[in-house]
Amino acid sequence: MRKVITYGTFDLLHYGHILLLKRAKELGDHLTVALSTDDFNAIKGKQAYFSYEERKMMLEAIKYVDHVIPEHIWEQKSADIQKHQIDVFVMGDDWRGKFDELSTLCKVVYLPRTPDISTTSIKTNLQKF
Ligand code: C2G
Repeated sequence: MRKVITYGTFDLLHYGHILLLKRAKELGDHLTVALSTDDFNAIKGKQAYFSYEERKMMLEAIKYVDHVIPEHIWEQKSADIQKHQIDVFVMGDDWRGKFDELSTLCKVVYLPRTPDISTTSIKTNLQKF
């Protein structure tokens, strides 16, 4: 079984996230999402609208997602890859190059971001109403 992993906050879930998860799943047979906890979001300088539990529940409802684990710190990725026997690490290409060191452990893939959609743009546009 070819196992894929990706990381993120996935707040205000939108089609850019869904298309990332769809393409990540297409790279294997099993997709794990390491979901940023509320505490880790604070480290990333993000304040998610939905809590970790709410974001986890939504991700688990997506047919491409097989397993959701918490992302507590930046440095857990190599341990996750080894613990979960991951074959492919996937991120959107806004992260291109940032995780190349993981290529000693598994395949590293950066996928093109979906243009013109982001959690930030949703918040900004909603404020105009
Ligand atoms: N994404 C995308 N297209 C968009 C928006 C997001 O492909 N229009 C992708 C991002 O590139 C990322 C994933 O969706 O791979 C989740 O995005 P975020 O929730 O913003 O994740 P981020 O804050 O970048 O967290 O340790 C890694 C971090 O946890 C990544």
